[in-house]
Amino acid sequence: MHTLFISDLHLSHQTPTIAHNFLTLLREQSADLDALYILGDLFEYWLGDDGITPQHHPILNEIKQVSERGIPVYFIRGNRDFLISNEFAKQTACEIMEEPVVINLYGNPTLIMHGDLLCTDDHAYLQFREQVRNPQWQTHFLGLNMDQRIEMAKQARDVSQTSTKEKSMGIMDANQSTIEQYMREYSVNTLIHGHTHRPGVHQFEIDGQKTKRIVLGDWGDKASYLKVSATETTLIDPRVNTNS
Ligand code: LP5
Ligand code: MN
Repeated sequence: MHTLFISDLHLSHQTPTIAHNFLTLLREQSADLDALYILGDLFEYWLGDDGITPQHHPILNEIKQVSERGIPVYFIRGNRDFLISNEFAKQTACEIMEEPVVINLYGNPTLIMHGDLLCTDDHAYLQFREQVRNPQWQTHFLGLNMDQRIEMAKQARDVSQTSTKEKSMGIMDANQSTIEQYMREYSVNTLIHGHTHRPGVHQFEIDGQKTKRIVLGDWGDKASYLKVSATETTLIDPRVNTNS
């Protein structure tokens, strides 16, 4: 039995292969699954739960089938799908968790989050995040019609694309002292997150204790996921393959 962690699939109508690989993964893995954690950016963008279309149904239904097999499915919002809400939770039978959250992973308290909150050198992004996570801003945005929301999302993507080209890779990575601050605050020796699209396992010490940060990968042609059992942790990604 094991627990599966995924993030950053960035599903859209332009990514049929990723959707196919996702559905295949769920079908293959759910036979001996204890839980499924989706740590954000499942979708390339999410303009509100009222934007759910029949194109979303195969994805939502497959997640629901996992839940209906008695396997809990948990979801943490990412910076692309931060507007996912109750209707999505209902249609997938998943539980939306507010990050950061500590889970009991086979007896090991583990902190999970999308990962954008760790990028504290990226001041422009954090300012943007604060704005779009504000409930009043969200109420206003969700009150616009879908064409207006699509237009704003396009503009935000344009600004973001220009801005990420100008930022250094260092600025857009997780900040080590922020990582340590979170791990100390939540008293964990393991942190799992996505967002940076830099899959890997980072081992380091905090106050003399061995600690580990596992970064999930984004999905390209192949699935990328973390499998944790009571005895083994395996990050499966075409770029890395780590047992720890
Ligand atoms: O997404 P990614 O990985 O390319 O870059 C992220 C950060 N960018 C974002 C912005 C999203 O890509 C925008 C799309 C979200 C669609 C969702 C719903 C609709 C919301 C509508 C909002 C108006 O998250 C990027 C980080 C990078 O990760 C690495 O961590 O650096 O951050 C930015 O680029 C932010 C910019 O630096 C600054 C702010 C951009 C402000 C845009 C406002 C334009 C609004 C126009 C509306 C009229
Ligand atoms: Mn992200």
